[in-house]
Amino acid sequence: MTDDALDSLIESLESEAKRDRAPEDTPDVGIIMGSDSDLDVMMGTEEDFGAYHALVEELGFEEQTDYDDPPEARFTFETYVVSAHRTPELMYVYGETAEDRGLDVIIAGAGGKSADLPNMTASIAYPVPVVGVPVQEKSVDSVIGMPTGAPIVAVDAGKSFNAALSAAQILARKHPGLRERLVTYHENLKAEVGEVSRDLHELGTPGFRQR
Ligand code: RP5
Repeated sequence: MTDDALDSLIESLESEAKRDRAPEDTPDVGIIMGSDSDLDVMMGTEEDFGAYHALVEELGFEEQTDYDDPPEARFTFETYVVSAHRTPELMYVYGETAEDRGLDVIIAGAGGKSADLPNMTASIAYPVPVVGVPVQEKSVDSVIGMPTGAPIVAVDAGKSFNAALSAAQILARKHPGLRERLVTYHENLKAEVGEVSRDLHELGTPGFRQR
């Protein structure tokens, strides 16, 4: 990232915080990750679903890429790379402007043994809740190890799909339509287990394996 790009990101966040946009026009969920190398874990892939699949395919969110041209979907998210150690000024401004920019919840993921983006963002953005995603197993302790009085919500290593569901659960407390989508998602999961159980029982083990 060039200084120009960094400065313009910071200016954009600061100027958005001063705007008075309608809640429907601002992202509801902010997703930040320590590096673009975290993208597959944070947003998922075709083979291994992550936050993107949960939000877009399961819950009907759209990704907002232009603050002046919001997507049609009522619920939206934005995505950024924010490095706690390489761009602390961006991390600070991101967390500090989150509430004024209309974010209701942040999903923050980082890898490595010093995965400080989630925990620092949780402190800076407070009281906006932060769902932390340890991108690797070795990142778990640094993501969840917050002192008393400095809360973070966190998922297991790599579970950005669950982080997205947790973020949607927080939003759903004041949005009945989103609550319904979450309930439908869960009902579908239940139905799938029921169908698999029935098929295993009725086909028997060899038949089930061949189906
Ligand atoms: C990568 O560096 C990790 O996945 C982490 O998210 C990223 C950013 O770390 P810092 O730049 O904040 O140290 O190894």
